[in-house]
Amino acid sequence: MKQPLPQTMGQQFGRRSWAEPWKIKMVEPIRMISQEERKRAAAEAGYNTFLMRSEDVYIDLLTDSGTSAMSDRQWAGIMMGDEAYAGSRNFYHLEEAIQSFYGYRYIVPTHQGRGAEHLISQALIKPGMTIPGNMYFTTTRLHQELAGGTFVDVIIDEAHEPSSEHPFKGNVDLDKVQSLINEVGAEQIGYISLAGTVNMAGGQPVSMANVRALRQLCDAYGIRIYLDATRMVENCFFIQEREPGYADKPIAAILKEFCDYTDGAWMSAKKDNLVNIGGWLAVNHEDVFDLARNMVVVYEGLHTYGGMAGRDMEALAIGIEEAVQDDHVRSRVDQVRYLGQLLIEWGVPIVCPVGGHAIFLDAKRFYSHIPQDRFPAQTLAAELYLDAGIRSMERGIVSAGRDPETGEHRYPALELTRLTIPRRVYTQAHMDVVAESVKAVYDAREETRGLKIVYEPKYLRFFQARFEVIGQ
Ligand code: PM9
Repeated sequence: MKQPLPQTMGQQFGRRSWAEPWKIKMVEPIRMISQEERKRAAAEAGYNTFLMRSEDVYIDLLTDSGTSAMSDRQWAGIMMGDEAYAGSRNFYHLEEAIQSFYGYRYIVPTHQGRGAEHLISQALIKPGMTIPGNMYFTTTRLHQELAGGTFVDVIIDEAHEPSSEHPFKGNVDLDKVQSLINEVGAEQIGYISLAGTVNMAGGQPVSMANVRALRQLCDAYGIRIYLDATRMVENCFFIQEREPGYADKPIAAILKEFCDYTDGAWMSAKKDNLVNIGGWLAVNHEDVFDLARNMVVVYEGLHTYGGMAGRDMEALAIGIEEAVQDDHVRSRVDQVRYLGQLLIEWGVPIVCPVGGHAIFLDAKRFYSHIPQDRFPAQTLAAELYLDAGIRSMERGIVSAGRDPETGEHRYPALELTRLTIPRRVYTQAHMDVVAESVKAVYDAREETRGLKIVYEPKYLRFFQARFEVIGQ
């Protein structure tokens, strides 16, 4: 079905296009290596895009994590680093930025998101506890499991359907939460693990109405809600665009309101916050803060740097402020939608509606002849690289890993290949090249047979597993 163009993309005549609210001051050359070299590089990397050298990649859509272009203000901030071991002035700037834009009371810096996930999981989860959440994320769930918890998915059913057009596919199903409370008891629930623009569902948002209702339910049972704020700014853009009553509210105000319904957040600052490294944990309860602040000195660094240099914290404090500017968020999401729109028009199966940070190719429909245990999404990532040097990421059966009890593959409903768009890095011409390559791979889909796994590590296997082409 042909989708209408997003409003901001305009029509052929009388058109009014959007444009990035920045101009380019410095460039980094990239080049495509030959097809022979790409074949060699893919085989050497065991057909795992995480194991490739970035020099062998032309357009790098592996992730939007730590790949943003920093602004001139952020680079100026880098020069203002106060590298004192304790009490760096950049920490106080960071603390102020988080308090003012996210609204939380206490801040603990960490080296990146998983450092904060580790702290919150160890602080709040006791062995045997259940952690309900709106779809798993790889590192988040692993830290919850390592702390002795069990993650239970309570996202709405539509999130597992790639073609459902629900505007808030990240929403929590409150009936599922209620049933879980009835089943295990409120005291056995560590906390609700709530993510903005749910990554594994395709970057799908949570509505304000949903978090408000979730807060009410949790208040009735004394359950706390912690937010994965990694891409929360993008979530706020969708609230502004889709939820009645928010069209005239700035992103910054929406962010503050959403966070107010939660008890704290962990953050991979490498995404929304526009830095190449960094993270933080922010909480409203002093007891949780005391625990986390004590643990951070064991695992990350002193509580006023948490694994970051002073200059990193300065760039992060400035990035937080830039990230909530309405024109920045709109151009970021619209670039993703530009790519999505081309693919939809050309009949390529993708997750709809298009999310905030990436296009998710629906590998189950793309390669309907390849069974899930031959890794269709991993295969598609390899084929895109072979076709045009484009690097993407598997988000399907490999990412889901094995069940810790049975050792069998987990078979997720979604088998996706993610084309993740770094912030402020690529142009519309790059998006055209990507779309054309996806289409070429789609046209040649019948010739592709899938992969077999030949090595996998114990934890987070998608990072380091190796594959071979079936039939070789
Ligand atoms: N996300 C991504 O590419 C980085 C590599 S894959 C593990 O999507 C969420 C929603 C994330 C996320 C990382 C983390 C962990 C937490 N929550 O990578 O440790 O998308 O900074 O953050 C990646 P760090």
